Amino acid sequence: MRIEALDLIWIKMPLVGWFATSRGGIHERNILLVRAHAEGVTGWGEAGADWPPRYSYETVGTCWHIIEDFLAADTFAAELPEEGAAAALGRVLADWHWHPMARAAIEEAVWDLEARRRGMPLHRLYSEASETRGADGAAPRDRVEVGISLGIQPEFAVLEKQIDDALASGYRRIKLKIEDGHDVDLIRRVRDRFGDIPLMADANCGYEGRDVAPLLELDDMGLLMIEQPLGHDDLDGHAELQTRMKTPICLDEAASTVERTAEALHKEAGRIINIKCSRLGGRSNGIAVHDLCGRHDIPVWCGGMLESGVGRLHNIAIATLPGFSMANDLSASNRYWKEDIIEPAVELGHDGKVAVPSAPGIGYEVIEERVERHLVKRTTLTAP
Ligand code: OSB
Ligand code: MG
Repeated sequence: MRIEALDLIWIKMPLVGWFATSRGGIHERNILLVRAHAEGVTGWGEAGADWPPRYSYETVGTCWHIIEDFLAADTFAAELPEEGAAAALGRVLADWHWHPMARAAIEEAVWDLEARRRGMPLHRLYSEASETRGADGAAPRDRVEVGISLGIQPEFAVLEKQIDDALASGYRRIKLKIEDGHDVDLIRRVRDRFGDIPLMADANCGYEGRDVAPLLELDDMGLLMIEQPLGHDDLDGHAELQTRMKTPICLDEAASTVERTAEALHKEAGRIINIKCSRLGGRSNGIAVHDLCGRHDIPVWCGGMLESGVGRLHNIAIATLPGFSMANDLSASNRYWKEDIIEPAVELGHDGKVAVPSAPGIGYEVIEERVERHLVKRTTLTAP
């Protein structure tokens, strides 16, 4: 099989509320959707890239450029097997090494395409690609556990209301963004107000080059984990910090590739890994990290980048793999958007979980009219 065309679709959607990390905040998301076409079947993918580039160097604009000027030609040139097409394409694109989110977006679209061609739900394909696959091919779960990630708020009362609402709607795990100077008092106030709820903190590298004393104070506050306190390439620093803390460190930004994650585990730089396939350059790499962590008895969960329904459905499918043993950063559609671009919307159940679709591919429909409504620009690249 050959990929015949790629649509690049840049949309901009307002978030339901301001979202800030230690690196800055946004009130709307720029999103790059990629649609792959082959022999009358299509598949959807999404680049997890930020705008502006705070999480990593990639943006929706760099993904567009890298796909249009470099990755598309390789995608069209590749002769892909019927089974394992997406994984094979992932290996072709891996040759570019950099720009993981651009590579991941195309690979993701081809995972969806392959699943639809074979009439299989996406989770089944992801399971097939993992060394942990069950003999009967059945997913270990048909609902996945989700949490909510709440950004930094200048006013405590705003955050308090958000936590209240989140708990009332069924979220069982709350993640709070922290930064230097907005940490110990914040978590203490939340503990005073909400007691012993499952709580974690994400610093997004915010203590790089700073005093880690606040992190050591947080160590006594019963957090499930502290995510990425130090710099994005500082494995040694995380390893040293972990020896001084009982709270598990979870790596996000620092687990940048499969190889780098292996190095992190070797150095004991963290005890939990956030798997974000966009950061890792695609679903195959995410599955490789899942399998690697399984061999080391390291729990993983699926991270998010405030994706639209397209990226989130891929995340829901991958979170069915058995190593995803903690709540994922995968909220319901209405936590992000007034109206998601998929139908039906992702909904949270009373069990704190979301359903895994069973229809072929991502399993829900992308509503083109909504995509058009948020359109910034689009182009179609075609095979020569
Ligand atoms: O560090 O996990 C992060 C969003 C944008 C950039 C980085 C991160 C996040 C989140 C959002 O925490 C998680 C979600 O999509 O719900
Ligand atoms: Mg994070």
